[in-house]
Amino acid sequence: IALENELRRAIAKEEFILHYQPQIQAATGDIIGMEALIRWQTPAGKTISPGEFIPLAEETRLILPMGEWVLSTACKQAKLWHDSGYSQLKLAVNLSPLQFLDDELMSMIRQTLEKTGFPASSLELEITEGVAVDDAEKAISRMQKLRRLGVRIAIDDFGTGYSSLNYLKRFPLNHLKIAQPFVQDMASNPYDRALVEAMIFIAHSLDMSVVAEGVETEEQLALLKKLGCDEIQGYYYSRPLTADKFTHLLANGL
Ligand code: G
Ligand code: G
Ligand code: MN
Ligand code: NA
Repeated sequence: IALENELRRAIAKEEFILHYQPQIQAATGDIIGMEALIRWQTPAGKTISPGEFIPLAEETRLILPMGEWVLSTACKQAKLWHDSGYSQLKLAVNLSPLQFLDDELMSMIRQTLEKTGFPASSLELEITEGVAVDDAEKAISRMQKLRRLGVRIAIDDFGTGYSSLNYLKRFPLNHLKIAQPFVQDMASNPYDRALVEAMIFIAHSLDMSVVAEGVETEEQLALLKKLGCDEIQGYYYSRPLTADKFTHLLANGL
């Protein structure tokens, strides 16, 4: 309860900020987009990572107002980047299962896009396989509605959850994000490497493009390029950055 009250207070006091991590086209090294990642900055100057408060935010449904704030803040910021000459950038935003299945999701997204002027076609929503646990049909119909709105859908942390090939076939997905553990071990473990290769092959066979997450070394990058991975995200290029630092990065390059 103490932490829940802290979380309510933090929402009211606007203690959350977004960081942005660049996504890089593997073939060219260009920045083609960014993933918005929330952080909690306490008045005491501590930064708390979402791993520590998102589960509680879900449990208490505070994730709904928080998620609305995330989408609106990220779209406003990305619109500024579009208007300052980087109109090709796409913005990726995480949706928790509760947000994804919420009845107000469609109207919330439509209103946020309208209010911020950010184009639906530049927005990508990251969901996890968990969205289909209770009701796969509802999840699929929700994804179809989102696609009709013009936004893109990525499956996040692929390979770690209830990864079902049946879902991959039935979900209208644009993008598959290979989860960090596979990427981090692929240079040292031939099994992980084989799985990454298989995931890329499956994604491409289903007309999805692939992002590798958690890329930290030159060796991982070289392997991923060789295997035909489309996009790269990870500390090798950049950690998640404040909006100001991301602006600086756009102007000065990686
Ligand atoms: O940024 P970091 O690695 O600490 O993120 C940890 C987890 O929190 C990741 O699984 C990420 O998807 C999730 N996360 C980060 N930002 C958001 C957000 O704005 N909304 C939701 N639902 N999850 C987020
Ligand atoms: O689950 P999701 O993909 O949304 O979360 C991404 C998380 O991974 C972010 O919290 C981000 O801080 C973290 N992250 C991004 N790049 C790297 C990396 O290269 N190494 C590690 N260890 N974590 C990373
Ligand atoms: Mn993500
Ligand atoms: Na992920």
